Amino acid sequence: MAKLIIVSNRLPVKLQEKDGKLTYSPSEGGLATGLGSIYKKKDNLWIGWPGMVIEEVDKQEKVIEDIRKDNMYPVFLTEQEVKEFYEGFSNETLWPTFHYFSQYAIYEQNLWETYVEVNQKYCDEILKHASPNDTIWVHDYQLLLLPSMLREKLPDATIGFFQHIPFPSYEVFRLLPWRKELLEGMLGADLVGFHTYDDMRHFLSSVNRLIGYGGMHGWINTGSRSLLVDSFPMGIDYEKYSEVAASAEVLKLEEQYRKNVGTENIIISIDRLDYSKGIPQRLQAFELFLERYPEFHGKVTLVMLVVPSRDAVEKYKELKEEVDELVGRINGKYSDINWNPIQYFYRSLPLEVLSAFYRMANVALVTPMRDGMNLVCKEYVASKLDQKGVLILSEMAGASKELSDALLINPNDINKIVEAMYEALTMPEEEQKVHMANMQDTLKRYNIHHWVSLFMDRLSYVKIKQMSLETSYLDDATFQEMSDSYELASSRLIFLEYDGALTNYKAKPLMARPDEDLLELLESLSANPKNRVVVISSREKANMEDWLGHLSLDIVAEHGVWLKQRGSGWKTMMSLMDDWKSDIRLILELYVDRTPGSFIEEKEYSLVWHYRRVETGLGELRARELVNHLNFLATNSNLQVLDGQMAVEIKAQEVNKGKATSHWLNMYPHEFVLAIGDDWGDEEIFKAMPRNAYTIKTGNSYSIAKYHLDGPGEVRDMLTRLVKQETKEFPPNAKMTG
Ligand code: GDG
Repeated sequence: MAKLIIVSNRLPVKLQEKDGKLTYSPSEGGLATGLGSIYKKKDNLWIGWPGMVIEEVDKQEKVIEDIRKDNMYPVFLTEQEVKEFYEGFSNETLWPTFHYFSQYAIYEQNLWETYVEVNQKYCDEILKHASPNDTIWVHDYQLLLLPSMLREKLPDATIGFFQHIPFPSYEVFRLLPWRKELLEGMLGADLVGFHTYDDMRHFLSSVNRLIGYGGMHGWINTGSRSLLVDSFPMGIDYEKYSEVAASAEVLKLEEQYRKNVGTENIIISIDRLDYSKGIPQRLQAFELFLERYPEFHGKVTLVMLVVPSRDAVEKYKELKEEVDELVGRINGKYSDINWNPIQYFYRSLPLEVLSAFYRMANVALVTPMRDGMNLVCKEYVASKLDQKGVLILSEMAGASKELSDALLINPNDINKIVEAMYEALTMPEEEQKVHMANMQDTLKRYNIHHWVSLFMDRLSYVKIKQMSLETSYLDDATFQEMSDSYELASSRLIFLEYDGALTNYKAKPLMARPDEDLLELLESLSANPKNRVVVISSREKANMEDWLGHLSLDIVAEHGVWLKQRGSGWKTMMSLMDDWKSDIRLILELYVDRTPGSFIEEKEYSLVWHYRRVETGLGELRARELVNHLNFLATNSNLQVLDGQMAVEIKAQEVNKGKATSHWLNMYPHEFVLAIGDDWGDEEIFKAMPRNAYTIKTGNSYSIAKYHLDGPGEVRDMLTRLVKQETKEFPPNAKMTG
């Protein structure tokens, strides 16, 4: 039975050692709760670091034994690995970059190398437990390389990846020296998930610009696989938070804390110590609020919980000092014998205390500079059983996309934060309740269980969809079958697309001139009197004539405008009018004016607007505009608009490669038919083929072809094998005349 393996940097358990004794306490994180009902089932497993360096083998064995019964398996990290992989590359390179703090990022080769090694360490550990068809769900930025490492060893596994922190815009992501390797690592997954649509959009744009893979509706085609990128906003365990908030213990705590705080208004602020959370900026806003609204002196308290985090990293130590100083300054300036404006706690507190804080606060101030999602604000909403309270939320938190009933602020706009505090503290109760109820409805529905099942369902869907998108590989058995029917047939038609099927694409089209091997192959294939070999191209006829005109081949040029049968001259099938060209050219010229780097190519019966030299992104944008514009004009004409590889082509509708190939199918007997193509235009060829034809596409992307081969090299090998079957009867240099 296939099982599920969850992998994250940390296991959902906290391991500690007291007086030589190991103790384990379950982690209260949202992820652990959400996945708890899954990883504990049957053979499922959670693999990760237990959070403590353990070097002694006997102790390691003890840990393995202790947590095995809870379906967990540890990856042990050395002191140096923790320093370089976790604190170093993960938290000093990736974390600041992904949170738009690239000025804090360090780029050190040795940290990168340890990051690669530790990802490999996780991979090796997983491979000890995984079977070929298992589902593996990898979490977060510490393990970006893992999906591809796993894919290499387990090509059929179902691999999901979820990133809990933001994915930055291409302009920021490109600053990383190892940007391509990181993206390639992630692309090993079948499904890549982010919290928001913006993260997903940024990722797709980086993949497109740095690796060159395009995408449609979130699908990325790598040439050999298709994978999906989608957004899954993570929810909380709503029931758990509302139940804890209703418990007698929490009610008692709330009463006690209210008394201790002493003011009628309480603003809460809860975060891990992190510069992405905007803690100093929040304090400055509170200071300005006190300055601007003296009527609140003695009447409002900011209860601020900062949870220690990453204190071995220099930037976090500096931040701690900054926060301490700010709190000291504000309290020093405003407090009196009865009132301390800020109650500051630098520690971790139990869930019940947190819940009492949530309950007693009229306002939650959640103002991160950048946050993947932010769960604190969701927990606050879930704890507000009487629906009284206001959430002030940063637009830069993923959660702001769902919680539009919060007072949304830009965390850099200190005046707006101050005004939002005033608005929140003076908001009528009825209004508070309306907003809170709306937010609660959203969070109840999109809770953590919903998030897990949505991701898992989507992952299964991707696997099914991949199967339907893929053509089968032309393996040896199919080749034998094809070769037998080739041999038995007394008449054969062989259609071969030139670029992409017989030769690789080159930077410039004229560099794809046929080499000696290809000329020899085409010559021997067409030398057999049973064969008619038709080479098809969208290239100009003069180009095809120059390269292949001397062989006894049939040729289709310019998508089927021009046909040449062996032994005779070029003919056009239709009497085409090209009086449309002058009008369309004027439009294309407008687009050239607006798009530096683009140019127009005029073919005999078509016009092409090329944008491969245009700034990435701008070219695609203008191309979409142009296609819409032309499609509108083409509705009542016989023109066809083709949105191609870095080019938009306009041609007369009656011209296409499918029509051209039908011409041969109608004219010549064909007991055996083979067609090989490589891109969108060649689907027309496949559509025109009889049912018994062998249709092959190069690359394994969506196609109606029956089979695929990996590229022109494999196509040539396959054709060579076919030819060899009959070389005894027909020596390779025997020539046919038309
Ligand atoms: C990352 C992303 C994304 C805090 N103090 C205490 C305590 N907490 C709990 C909160 C909340 C969690 O920690 C913090 O979650 P956040 O989402 O706010 O932030 P990150 O830790 O940075 O998490 C973030 C998240 O991943 C999930 O994808 O939302 O954007 O950065 O649950 O309640 N819990 C207890 N005591 C504390 O003192 N018990």
